[in-house]
Amino acid sequence: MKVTAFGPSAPINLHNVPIRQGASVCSDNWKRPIPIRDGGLVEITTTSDVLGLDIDLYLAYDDGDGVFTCNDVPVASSLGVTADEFVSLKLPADGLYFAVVFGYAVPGGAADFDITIRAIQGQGLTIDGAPTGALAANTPLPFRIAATVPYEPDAALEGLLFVGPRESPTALSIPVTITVPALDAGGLNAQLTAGPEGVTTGETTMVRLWAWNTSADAEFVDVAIAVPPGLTANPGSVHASQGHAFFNVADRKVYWSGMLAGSSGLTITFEATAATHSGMVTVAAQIDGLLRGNSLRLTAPVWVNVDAPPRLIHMPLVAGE
Ligand SMILES: [Ca+2]
Ligand SMILES: [Ca+2]
Repeated sequence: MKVTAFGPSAPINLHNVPIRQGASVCSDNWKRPIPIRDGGLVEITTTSDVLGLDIDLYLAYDDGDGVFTCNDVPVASSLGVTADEFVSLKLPADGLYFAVVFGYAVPGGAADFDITIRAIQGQGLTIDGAPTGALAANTPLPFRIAATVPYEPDAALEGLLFVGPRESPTALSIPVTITVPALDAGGLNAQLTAGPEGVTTGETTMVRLWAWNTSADAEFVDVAIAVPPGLTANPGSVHASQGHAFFNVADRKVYWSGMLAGSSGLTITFEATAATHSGMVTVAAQIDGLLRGNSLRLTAPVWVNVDAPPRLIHMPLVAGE
């Protein structure tokens, strides 16, 4: 038994496509190229609400010149007496196809039709725990399907699974629909501090990053906090309020990755010890929200072996009598 997966692919739905009365399908037609790579299924449906309209549908495979002519190989056709036509091709070979529509009998010479093109292709669906080998009768076969898709709210994508023995791998086909949820807008909020701000060699300062998901929906977050020369992070002190943060000695960064639930926060803390450097150094944090594409960059200064400059504190002036 074998499971083969295709997709995810977005179906193409075109409405009110103009069509004219044709004389020859080779010269008078509406056409659309369909490039296929790792294809599972090409399926095309036409319809129209124009009374008496008769269009016909062809699926052709390009001869290599990239344009549709009658030299191209017809691989499927649907020639009923109405505008309702349907062609389907399982496991299409890689290459360029054309959906071709011909106005066979167009009342008044011009009309319009609707067409749906489902070209389910690609290897973007991964299957985890697919059944292999012989199957016992009357036994469920649980497995997981995953896909990584761009964040386009409300987009509907299609996949297809073929399940069957090796001699007949398409014996059973299982459609898969992926609907991309519209995530609540909102984004990330964060704050980075290091305290105390002034340290001398051997003293430690506590770096603290606080990040908050202001959306009602979860966000996948990547955090990287760069520790500047002049400070040495203590790897054993790295702590995250959820998940796991760690210090990577090679690039001197503290990393955290994970899903931050809606309206929830994350705190990462670690100690950094002052080296022999003199001057101001800057701890820098980069926080990326991967689902919505939000990015924050924050810095916190630390003065090593030098005095921190005085802070200007604004006090309200009270005029006396
Ligand atoms: Ca051609
Ligand atoms: Ca027809």
